Amino acid sequence: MITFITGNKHKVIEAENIFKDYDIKLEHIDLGYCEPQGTLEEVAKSGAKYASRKLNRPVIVEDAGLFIKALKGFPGTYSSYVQDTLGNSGILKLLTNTDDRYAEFRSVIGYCTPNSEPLVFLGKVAGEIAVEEKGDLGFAFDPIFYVPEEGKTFGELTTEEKNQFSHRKNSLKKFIEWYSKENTE
Ligand code: ITT
Ligand code: NA
Repeated sequence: MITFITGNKHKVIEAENIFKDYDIKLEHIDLGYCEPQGTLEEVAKSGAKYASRKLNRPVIVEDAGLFIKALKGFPGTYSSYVQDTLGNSGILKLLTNTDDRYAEFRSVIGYCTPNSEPLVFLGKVAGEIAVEEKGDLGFAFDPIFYVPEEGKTFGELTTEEKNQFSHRKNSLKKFIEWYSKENTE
């Protein structure tokens, strides 16, 4: 059993959908932990360490962000704050006259047990910032994250479709593969 610590219910739905293909039980707790300003890796490590000790069980936490090339990686580790303040329309405005719309989502999973030090697993997905918001199937930045190969934004993809190749799928898959190996040897 692994406990996913998050306050974001969309993350829980996506993670449950990814874990169901594996023989690992997932539970969810919204513990709330303080996020120091730092890299995704630092935030994931400190959150996982804190929660594993606090709950006395193995946990995963996730720190994610949207990194826009033309903005030198902004909002990156400030993604939560920027989503709540500028929002998607604010990001679109920042890119009004920009041709280079490359962006990537990154997800870092932090895993920790009560008696160990945290480990991290990074997943990414490449895309572009759309010229307008599209789709209402996702959350947060999903309507402005366009995936050229699909001809759609994340907001136009179902959970199952997004889960085929998202940053979260890629980080969780790395974690699950490591964990499965670790627990069969
Ligand atoms: P936690 O409780 O797990 O920390 P959170 O929503 O604060 O949930 P993050 O700090 O990891 O999550 O995410 C930073 C911001 O990026 C936040 O506004 C998220 O909603 C957004 N975000 C993360 N993953 C996303 C995804 O798959 N699609 C769209 N937006 C995403
Ligand atoms: Na967060």
